[in-house]
Amino acid sequence: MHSFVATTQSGATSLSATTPATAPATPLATTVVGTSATASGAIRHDWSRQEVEKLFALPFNDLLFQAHTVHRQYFDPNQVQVSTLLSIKTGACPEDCAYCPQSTRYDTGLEAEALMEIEQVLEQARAAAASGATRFCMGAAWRSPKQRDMPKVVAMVKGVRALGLESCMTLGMLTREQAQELSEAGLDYYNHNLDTSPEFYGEIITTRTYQDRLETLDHVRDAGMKVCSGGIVGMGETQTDRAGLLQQLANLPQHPESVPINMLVRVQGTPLAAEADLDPFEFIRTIAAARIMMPASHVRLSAGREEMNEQMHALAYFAGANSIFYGEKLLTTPNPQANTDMALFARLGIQPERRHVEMDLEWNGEQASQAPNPLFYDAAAR
Ligand code: SAM
Ligand code: DTB
Ligand code: SF4
Repeated sequence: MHSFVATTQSGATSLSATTPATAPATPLATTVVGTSATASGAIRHDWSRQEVEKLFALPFNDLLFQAHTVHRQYFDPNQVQVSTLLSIKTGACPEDCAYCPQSTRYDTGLEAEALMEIEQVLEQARAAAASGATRFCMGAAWRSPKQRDMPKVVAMVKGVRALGLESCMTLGMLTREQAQELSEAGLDYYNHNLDTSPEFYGEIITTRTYQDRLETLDHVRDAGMKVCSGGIVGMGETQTDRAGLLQQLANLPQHPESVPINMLVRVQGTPLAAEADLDPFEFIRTIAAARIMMPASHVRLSAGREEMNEQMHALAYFAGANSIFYGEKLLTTPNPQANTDMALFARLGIQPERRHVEMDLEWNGEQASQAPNPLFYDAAAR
């Protein structure tokens, strides 16, 4: 377990990482003042809305202090998990999600593409593995997969896993049987977002209910796959709605292993194209509250990074974000260039999480274990 101590150097306060914790030479009152009701880091499923709202209402420094302290109880604060994302079926989606460039109801100028061929997908997966990603996520603009598409999708999962990558898919709603089929194919994660609070949800989507989403999450969990579920902020929701989203996620019977927090990417032609900017600190507060409420989960700094500067990225990592999508495209919108992310990792002394890679490389044999991870940086050597 890592923890941080405050040290005083000529009157200045700085933070330094230590393992294990040691007491500061001169205890500083500033490390505790104002942090009443300090988060314990316990795994809980009984969050009340009021409690979550209180987290959001904390002074910014107190909230970040608590989130970062909890983060160190469960994770190496200098490691970030790296996933890549591929749209395997693009556009022409019948749903009406107000944020989405892929809905057929909005004229966003997006060209629809049919389900990709298996070999094309695996080519992209090989490139992702070569660039150091440990998880390959495949997304389809479907309300739910059709039975006729399942054999192709299953073959993609098997092919991706054979490359030693973790696999993730997001294909819309799943029946119990479809979830079982994907699980048997070896799918590690299924992404299905709750998107927002139950109260605000109807303003954003009318073609499927909140309950539909919860049922898909149940099917995924019952089939034995890991759950990736989060939401979007910046859609005109209130702080109470952001608290409500996190409350729903944290009060699921088991926390999602992965919690993507997306900042709305405003796309011309969608109903939310002219939505006002969300205060960036409010975004960081959402990350911090997610970290406190789901302390053992990976919190993913997801869509919207293209609009965030490096300082914002650094704050998000400090607040507890420890996963990103890597590569210049999300599904249909731009993402920061891979080398921009790598350069920032190096400057911040962050390393890509290697745990899963090492497991998989072992499994892949000696030749693979010799392969350097191109994402790995020795920041100290710079
Ligand atoms: N069609 C499937 C579904 O909706 O479940 C899977 C793909 S869908 C694009 C995956 C997620 O991407 C959505 O649930 C939403 O949270 C996120 N997303 C879509 N468009 C976005 C946007 N413009 N900004 C931020 N996140 C977005
Ligand atoms: C998630 O929560 N965010 C990703 C992933 N799950 C599939 C998708 C973001 C999409 C952003 C808009 C686009 O590129 O089309
Ligand atoms: Fe379709 Fe998914 Fe976009 Fe909604 S978010 S319109 S279901 S692709």
